[in-house]
Amino acid sequence: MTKSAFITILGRPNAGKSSLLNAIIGEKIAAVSSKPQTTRTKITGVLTEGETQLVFIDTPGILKEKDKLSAYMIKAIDSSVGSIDAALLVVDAQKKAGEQEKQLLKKLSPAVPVVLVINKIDLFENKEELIPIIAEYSSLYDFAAVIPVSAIEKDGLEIILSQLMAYAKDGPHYFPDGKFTDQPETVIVAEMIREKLLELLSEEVPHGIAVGIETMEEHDSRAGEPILDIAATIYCEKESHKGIVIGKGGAMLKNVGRLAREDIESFFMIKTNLQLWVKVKEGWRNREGLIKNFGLSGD
Ligand SMILES: Nc1nc2c(ncn2[C@@H]2O[C@H](COP(=O)(O)OP(=O)(O)OP(=O)(O)O)[C@@H](O)[C@H]2O)c(=O)[nH]1
Ligand SMILES: [Mg+2]
Repeated sequence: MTKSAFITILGRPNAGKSSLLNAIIGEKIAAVSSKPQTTRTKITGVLTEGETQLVFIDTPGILKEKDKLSAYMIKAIDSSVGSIDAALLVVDAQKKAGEQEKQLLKKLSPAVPVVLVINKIDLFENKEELIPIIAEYSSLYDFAAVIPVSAIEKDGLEIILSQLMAYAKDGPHYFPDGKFTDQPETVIVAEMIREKLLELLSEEVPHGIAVGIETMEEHDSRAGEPILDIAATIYCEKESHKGIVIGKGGAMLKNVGRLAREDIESFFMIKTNLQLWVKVKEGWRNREGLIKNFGLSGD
């Protein structure tokens, strides 16, 4: 008898939700960066082990609405908590429990089991430091389990999985067994490019960036070797940002292109030719039509 469970991954910005998803799935399907608000929409990751299929929904870490994009991001969180079998609340072990966790917990039906995942434990030399943290969180909510992990070191993931397996219910698998995400390949590529921009550019610039894939085609080189040709456009909000994205003599763009290409090549296992363009779309984060165009409205 096949079984499945839907599990949402919630937590404040930067807690490591997407890192955890990638670590669990064993593939880099979600962008990760040291900047908050890296994830902008729901990302589904699928893990099928024998009879059981776990379907994870990674969500954006955001609570305050400040423009149309952030409103859509909050909508993505709200729409991830309906008809789920369990929730993972991911917290950064080095941050105090706060209002943000309380607000997220309020979104959940009391019937949904919530597993608290205390992430980044690799940053502690002495694991005993975890004891008061676990106690503090436990007083906040009646968690079904509290599991300290390190997404980066893939430590504690088996414990999460065995806990979640128990929530799987008899029923069909919703995804083919070999499939590990619902994201189209073009979105995965766009996110790999955006991830590099988030990591390489400073504060304000990368948050106003969207990436669109113009073409993505495989062809054979003259030598008969398969090559993936990709042309992508980086949209930024201001003319001055465009200059920063391109960099001195095109150095920044070149760097972004090289790092993204390396990721794309190792993900799709094919030699890749990546061309990047930069355009300005003023105020796109407040323009419904553009947000939809960039696939960020959750439709
Ligand atoms: N030391 C350490 N760092 C981690 C771990 N997990 C994630 N990080 C880092 O934390 C930062 C944020 O990780 P993300 O996975 O993007 O966090 P997120 O919760 O998805 O963030 P948003 O999408 O912005 O809400 C990145 O710099 C990660 O490398 C961990 O287990 N240990
Ligand atoms: Mg994320």
